[in-house]
Amino acid sequence: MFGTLMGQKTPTLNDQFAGSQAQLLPQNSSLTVSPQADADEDDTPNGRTRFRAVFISDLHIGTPGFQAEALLDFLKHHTSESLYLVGDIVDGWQLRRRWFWPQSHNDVVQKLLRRARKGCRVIYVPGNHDEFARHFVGHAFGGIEVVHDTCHTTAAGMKLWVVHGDHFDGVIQFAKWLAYVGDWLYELTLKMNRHLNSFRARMGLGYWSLSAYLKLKVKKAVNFISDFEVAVAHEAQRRGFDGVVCGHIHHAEIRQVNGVLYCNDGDWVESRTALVEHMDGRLEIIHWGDQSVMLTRATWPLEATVDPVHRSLANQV
Ligand SMILES: [Mn+2]
Repeated sequence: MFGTLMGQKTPTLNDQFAGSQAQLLPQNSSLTVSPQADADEDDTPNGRTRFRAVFISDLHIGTPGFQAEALLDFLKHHTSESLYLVGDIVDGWQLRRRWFWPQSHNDVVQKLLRRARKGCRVIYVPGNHDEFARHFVGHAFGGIEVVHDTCHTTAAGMKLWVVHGDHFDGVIQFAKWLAYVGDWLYELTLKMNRHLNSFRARMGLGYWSLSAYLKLKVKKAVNFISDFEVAVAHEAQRRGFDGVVCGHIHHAEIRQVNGVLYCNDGDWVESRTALVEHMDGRLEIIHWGDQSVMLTRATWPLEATVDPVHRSLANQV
């Protein structure tokens, strides 16, 4: 989809992407605009929440992990004056290895294009997995503007630097292995721990906790997150912004970091989160659950009633 659009726009695709594009296009031709994508309620905003701005990132369209149905559902329930796509929207890395483009992923792209057609200002800030789009900075396709980074001014007058954030991790492997840290892994390690230690006992060795060892590793991963936050916030401040909106580390957050407002809009692979700005300039993280349920929230300025939920978001890693 993006390949098609970009091919029409500019013939100067970089070599690595151009190679995969040629074989991708014919398979794409069977895809249609499904009723789900087209029967959008953009014209009838009743019963839906309208925001001043919505920020989403790390969709990883083109990978089995992308939760397309959840995002379609989220978009169905929320409209906005501006929609920021904060990087890793299409996963060019994975698509080059293996073509994966189901109808639901196509529906999301159609929905985003439709938003732009219907008067929503859609701004696309490419990330590292869709770095091919960085070649199109300064262009617009289907009404979607491509920029390297940008400034969003809230209704409260805060200047937020909008950037994906990949330039700030020196250790990309760390962010990658973070994605594998989850409950299933924890359960697995507990199981392995039992087997390992019954073996060690038979060998006359003392107890050694694999899960405790891994917990230490996770703690280092959490340190990576805070290092990332500090680095991004510091650069935002150096550039004269009041705050920053980024993605990349798949960890939604709103908090002050050294006097700068750090906002991360999370992802649609694991946590299904979006950052939204209300009409009055309040910022909020929406965590979109099953059956259209808003599970958790964090806001700025902080609201006492939702603060415990904010902590639960922070505890996810
Ligand atoms: Mn990224």
